[in-house]
Amino acid sequence: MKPTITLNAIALVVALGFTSCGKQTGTSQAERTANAVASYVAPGEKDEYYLFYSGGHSGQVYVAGIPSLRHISTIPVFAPYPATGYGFDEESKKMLGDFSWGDVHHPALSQTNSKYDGRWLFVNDNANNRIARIDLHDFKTHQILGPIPNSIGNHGSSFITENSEYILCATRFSVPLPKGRVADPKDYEKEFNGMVSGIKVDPKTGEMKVGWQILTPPFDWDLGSTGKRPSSGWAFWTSYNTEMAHDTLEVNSTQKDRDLAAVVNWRAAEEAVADGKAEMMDGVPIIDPARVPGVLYFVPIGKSPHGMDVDPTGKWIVAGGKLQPATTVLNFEKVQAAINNKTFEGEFRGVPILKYEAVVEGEVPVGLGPLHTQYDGKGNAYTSMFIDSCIVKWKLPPWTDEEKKDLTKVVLDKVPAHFSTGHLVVAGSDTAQPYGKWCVAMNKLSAGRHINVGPSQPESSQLIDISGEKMKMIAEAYTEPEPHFAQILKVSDVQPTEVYPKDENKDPNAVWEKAQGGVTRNGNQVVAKLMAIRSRFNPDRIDAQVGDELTVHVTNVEQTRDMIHGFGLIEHNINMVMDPGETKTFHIKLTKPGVFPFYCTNFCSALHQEMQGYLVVWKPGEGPSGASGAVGGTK
Ligand code: K7E
Ligand code: CUA
Repeated sequence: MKPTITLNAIALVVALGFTSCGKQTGTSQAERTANAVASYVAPGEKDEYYLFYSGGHSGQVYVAGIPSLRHISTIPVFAPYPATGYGFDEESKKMLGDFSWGDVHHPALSQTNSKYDGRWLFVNDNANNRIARIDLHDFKTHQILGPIPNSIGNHGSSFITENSEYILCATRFSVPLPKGRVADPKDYEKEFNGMVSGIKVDPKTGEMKVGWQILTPPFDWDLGSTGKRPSSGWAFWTSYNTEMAHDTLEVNSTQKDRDLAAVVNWRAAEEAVADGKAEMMDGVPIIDPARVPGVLYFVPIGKSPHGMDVDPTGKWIVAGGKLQPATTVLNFEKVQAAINNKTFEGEFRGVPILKYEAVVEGEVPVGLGPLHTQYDGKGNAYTSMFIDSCIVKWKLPPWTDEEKKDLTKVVLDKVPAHFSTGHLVVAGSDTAQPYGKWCVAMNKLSAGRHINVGPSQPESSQLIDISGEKMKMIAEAYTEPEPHFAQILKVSDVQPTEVYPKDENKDPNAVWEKAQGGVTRNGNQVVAKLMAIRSRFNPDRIDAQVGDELTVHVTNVEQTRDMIHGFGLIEHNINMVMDPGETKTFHIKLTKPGVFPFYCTNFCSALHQEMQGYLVVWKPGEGPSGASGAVGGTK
């Protein structure tokens, strides 16, 4: 998010080089040494945690190590990535569909019993209304679901339930539904709608499908999270445009002191659909909350709230009000009581609004621009401050009477971050069992804290040790644009595969020995099956002619870790990369005559450079076997 209203404050902060969290102080030699040791991972040693951070509009997910903050690898998700051949072979091209970018915001690790189970990582695409699944057995994208019907601006997502039953999503934008219907934005209130979606996850395979949706007023839903333990079965989202403005949102959507957050009973939604209480729209069962009571409630939250984070006990739900100097703590027990006792302060379009005073535990004066909150599982909350540029540590309820009278007393510590922190992440914060030692602040502006790389500067991430009473800023690194949320996983919680075992390769076009490979023709269909092995392709010649449809299958027959081969085809925009034991396929129509070398793009041996061959595209009727076209030879 980028609230423009704060730009002057940011400019001031940046110009003066300090924040209201306190002037930057120099670090003593002793501290420098201690910090360096704390984040140092010596050559040959390994990090203790994975940091999976969203890559924003780069469309990708980046993997770094903690505590080193070193970037270790990139997982391509919504954009082609030649380094791994993603988006060039038929399978990944099909997943990407018509899109070559996405806007990744919130990664979510799969959970079992509210604990990371190391199976999958789900990420949302705000731009093209999609959700992707990365399998952690190979750190690759295996499914992209979407564009999701009836959903526009899939930002309030991907929030996973305690046992990975659902990925829950809410729309940032509203449009006339179903998609494709046109109405004048001036009729926004009447004609436009938002949506909450339940994406069902297959417990065995992780395969996603759209389960059901809940129709909402055209508020701009923002961040959310799912309940656990006592709040199991529930989910929560803030919104920032309860005004239902359709233009100049900067002004028109910031009129009210409080916006309405959504309190969703997703188990009730699931039951309502099973009971036939939904109506179909664009192939999805849609629940109208005015007709199905108990599925949706609203609760007022001040002011232009952003983050909405459930704590590890499932009792407290914390919302950050971008334009108010406090976080709002909701008490889930009180939410339940208000629902049961009908303690409402009205309704909106048939949906009850819970009485604010009845459900709020307190407003904690954390400072300016609170966005997102994370937890260490020891009763502490950590909130990122966009305007104040810092991380604030504060104490969750239960509070003493004295603290309740003056909630400044529960604010425990502040550490400056540089600058304008968006999300922050604490290891395991969204589970029932946080790991508690590290927090990473993801800052929107790095403002020249690094060597000059021109007008566009990288975002920064800063590693903070939260194991003690006081937080300690340890290290800083720079990231691809642009990280929103991240997840931290213990390295020991996942065992990725080292190769794809030969006997698990089910591709019918895989070839494992020289004799199986070759080039065949059927009409104008030419099929080449190649084997890649250090340091040659077999066959290393493909003959075809202009007008042919060429399909090439390449199998990397290596069974040694990291022994990767590529297949780059000159002047045809093709680069496949095959991991050991993997088969990939591309398909092209040959339109120009010539001799086009292909070569291995991934350095594989001392004779990697020699790993090459030729695609010979003859003019129609020419070639070694005349007009019928030739087939390729092999050595
Ligand atoms: Cu705060 Cu998309 Cu989660 Cu960015 S959002 S910061
Ligand atoms: Cu095979 Cu380089």
